[in-house]
Amino acid sequence: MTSPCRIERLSVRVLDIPTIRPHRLAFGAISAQSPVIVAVRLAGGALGHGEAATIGGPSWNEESPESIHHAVAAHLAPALLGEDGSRFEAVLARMDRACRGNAFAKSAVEMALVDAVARQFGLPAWQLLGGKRHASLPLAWTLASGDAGRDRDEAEQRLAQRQHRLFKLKIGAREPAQDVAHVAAIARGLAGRATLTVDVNQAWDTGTARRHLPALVDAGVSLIEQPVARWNVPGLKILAAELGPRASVMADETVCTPQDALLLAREQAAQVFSLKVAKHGGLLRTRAVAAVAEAADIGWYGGTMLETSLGSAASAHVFSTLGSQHHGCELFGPQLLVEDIVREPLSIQDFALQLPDGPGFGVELDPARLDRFDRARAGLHPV
Ligand code: MUC
Ligand code: MG
Repeated sequence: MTSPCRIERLSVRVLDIPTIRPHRLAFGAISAQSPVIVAVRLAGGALGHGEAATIGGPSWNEESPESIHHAVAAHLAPALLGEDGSRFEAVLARMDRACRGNAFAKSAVEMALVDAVARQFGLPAWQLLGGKRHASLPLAWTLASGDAGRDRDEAEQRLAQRQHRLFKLKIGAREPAQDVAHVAAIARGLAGRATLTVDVNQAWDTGTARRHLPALVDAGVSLIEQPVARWNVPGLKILAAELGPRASVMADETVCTPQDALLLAREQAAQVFSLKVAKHGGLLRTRAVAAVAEAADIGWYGGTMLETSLGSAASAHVFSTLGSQHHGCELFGPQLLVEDIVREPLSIQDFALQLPDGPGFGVELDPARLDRFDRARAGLHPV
């Protein structure tokens, strides 16, 4: 008998959605996001969707919207058609045989399958991922306009709206002393009212980080994300020890696989991991990295690659199943986009993202908006 979860169709498209303002990171500024959307149809009739977004083309890591699209269309879809989409681990193994690496591409496919299978059985996705432990998570906003006045206004507005009191500042593009002055000015204005994180996105060497991070901690920053290069575990270790109890070092680009997580745990080179479904290669593999963190007394943070509400909801489902040693999440991607692709946005109340319930990831896509932002339909960059 044919399984209702047999994969009948799998398609992929790239969208281009402008951001509400330029978003500046150490490696450049973006003014649009290009999420890659996967759709899966199962034999039983259910339709599921997955997303992989990255930031600045191939600037954040090796994958780009175009490479993700190609890996799915040319390699992953042909390997999976006709397979039982509910055998998630077998599907992941099959994708690994068809294609090395390409974690973002695999995550979009696995996400679509989890959504489809959950819908096939009328369940919220979190029930397939271990069960929900959190109903909401504190939600961060990133201040990255590049303009101190605008950053301050954004922070005040979001505090007043009771949306965010956790702010992340993107630094590393300017001279370190300028960055320190910028963060200190914002921190002074928010003292006692907000929690502050900085993300250096690998821009500093160990010496620069040792010289400048203490001033940021003095200014009130309590979480320091990826201050040095992805490979620089010795540098992270030095910083984690030196900043010690006053602030935590959070690994982002350095922690993708469970093996990365083990290395960081063994070296005591980070107190927190930023978890991201895309870089871990899917929802189940996010749980595998989180399991290493929990076993090593390392906290977690629900990271984003600035996904739409689809990828953000999927991330929220897996984060809802994780342990209590967390620092909130930053699933604010939809708010940075001029328009979303779902009918109902995710709900934010009292500074926290309310984790969506099912079926699937609990969000309904709007086909008209998908078509409007579709890169191939726009005819600009056929993929
Ligand atoms: C990153 O490296 O964390 C997440 C939020 C944001 O503003 O940029 C990203 C990427
Ligand atoms: Mg980061």
